[in-house]
Amino acid sequence: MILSIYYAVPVFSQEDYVPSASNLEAREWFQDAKFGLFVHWGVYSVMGGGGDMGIAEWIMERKQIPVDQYEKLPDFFNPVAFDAAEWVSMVKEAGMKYITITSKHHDGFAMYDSKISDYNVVDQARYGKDIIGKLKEECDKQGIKLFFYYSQLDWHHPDYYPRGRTGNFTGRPESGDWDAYIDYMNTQLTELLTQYGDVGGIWFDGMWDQWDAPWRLDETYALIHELQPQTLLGSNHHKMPIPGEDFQMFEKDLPGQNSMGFNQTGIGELPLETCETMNGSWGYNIKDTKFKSTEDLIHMLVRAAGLNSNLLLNTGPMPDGRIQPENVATLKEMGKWMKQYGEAIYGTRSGPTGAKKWGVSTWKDNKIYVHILDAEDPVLYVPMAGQKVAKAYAYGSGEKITFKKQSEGVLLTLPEIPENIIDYIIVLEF
Ligand code: H79
Repeated sequence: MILSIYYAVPVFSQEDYVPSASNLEAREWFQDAKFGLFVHWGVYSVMGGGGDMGIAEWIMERKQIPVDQYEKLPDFFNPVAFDAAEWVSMVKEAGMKYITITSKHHDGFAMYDSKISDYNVVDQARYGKDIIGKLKEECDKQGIKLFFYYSQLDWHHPDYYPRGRTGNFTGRPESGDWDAYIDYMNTQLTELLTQYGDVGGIWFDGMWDQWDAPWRLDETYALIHELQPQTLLGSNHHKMPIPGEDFQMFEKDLPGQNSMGFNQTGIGELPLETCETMNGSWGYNIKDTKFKSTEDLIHMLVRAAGLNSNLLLNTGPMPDGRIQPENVATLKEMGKWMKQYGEAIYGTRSGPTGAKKWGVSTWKDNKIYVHILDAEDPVLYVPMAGQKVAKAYAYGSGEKITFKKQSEGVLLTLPEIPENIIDYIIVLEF
């Protein structure tokens, strides 16, 4: 049975969107938090990429699996080892402050207790329990915010028609009622924003499937702001933020970079977030053992912070519900580092140096943290915009750093930096 709990809210053009006080507060919180866990988990995890690198949550599309065959997967999905408490404890220990989880990916399968469609984990998966509900409960207990990834693109729903650049091998009829699909999506969003208490944010993806389709964004965005004014709305459409959005995101690139070829390089006024995988896959891929090193990932986090951006670091849980052990180990190491050096990351904003080959700087209160990731020259210039440096010392050891005043800043004389240091931090107090 199809229940419609979606009813239209008055639509204001999002050009006139004024974020609530609670939303502005949440943006500050978000920028202070710096580090989150991205989770790509769905019935596709059972396939483990099907033996191909580069395929995981995209297997339905890439292997051209028709809807009626893909619909067998939920019955194989039985993550008996899923332990929400364990996940959230791991996240806390890693020094992460929030989790963003796939509530529905492009395959259209809802990982929560959806009422409008039984194509969801409670009704159709062998597991039969509300993954998102369990995770939210545990997040609330442990003080971690939960964001919902939601795919606007849908390879399963027949009314996602006309289709865009993907989802054309699923055996769906060459007809459908687009507006009915948007209503369906708005109903699912209503469910997500009414069934689970306070939601950290909605993380949209898939609009790039057809940028110019009549998405009725004004309506969807107004609905979200109406239901939960504090929730942070962002969309991975690879364009500059659209009115109504609360943060800007970058996929597998730091803000301003476009190594992927699909990221816009413009940086707007909103809080920023970069997302990246721990190996090369979002969802679980059994062959992908190309795990990035702890050092590389810490460098990414530091460089993101230096660019005023969060890092949303991804893991693809295994079909039994456990986090890949390699990821668990790396996250533990990152957490150890954050315990010691988090002061120079959490609550900071980008410092005065900009992003350089040697590293970046962050800033908080009367301190500038100069993060030297790849030392180059024995001296390093930091522009100070009129602020006078009172003290310069190495973070941790407190060892004095020699500096010389210049007209607009200071010139630091760097000590010998040991090889094995991940991030040599110099603190400038002004
Ligand atoms: O959920 C993860 C991926 O499954 C999803 N986003 C992350 C967070 C993702 N979908 N696609 N991609 C990532 C990259 C592919 C982009 C492309 Fe395109 C889609 C290349 C061609 C079609 C967008 C549209 C960029 C160029 C045209």
